[in-house]
Amino acid sequence: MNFSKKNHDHKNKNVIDVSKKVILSVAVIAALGLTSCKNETKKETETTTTEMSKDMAMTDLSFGVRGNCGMCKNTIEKAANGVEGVASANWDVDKKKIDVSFDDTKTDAMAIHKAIAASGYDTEKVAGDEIAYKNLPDCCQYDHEMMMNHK
Ligand SMILES: [Cu+2]
Repeated sequence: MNFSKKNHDHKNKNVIDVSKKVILSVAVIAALGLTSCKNETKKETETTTTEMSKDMAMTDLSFGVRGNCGMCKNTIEKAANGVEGVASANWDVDKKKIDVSFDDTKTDAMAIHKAIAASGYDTEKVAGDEIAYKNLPDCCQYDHEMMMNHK
């Protein structure tokens, strides 16, 4: 009786071991499959990203913008960055000049000039909005005759 029960248990244990092994193998195969699949997907994504960034022609542009100080810099750059398609904007307080990088399928140079002018600042092509200019802090009310776009 005792022997028989033990034998029975042993048999059960073997069955469990086998199923464990099967489950483990399936899990390993599945994991391998998932891993290789993941790698492939990742590769594809990377390739797509590279191709996309090649297609996205970024245009770099520099033009003169009048302004006085660091607060002007914030306002000017915020205005430029607010234009959809602008990737970066950096205004130089000494040169009175902005460097912008933008996606020319989404915007163009004139839209950026206009956005900066709307914030109160003169650019080479568009005069700053007068009301916005008057609302600038006193220290930012730059001289409209100021030279810009210094080399
Ligand atoms: Cu200022």
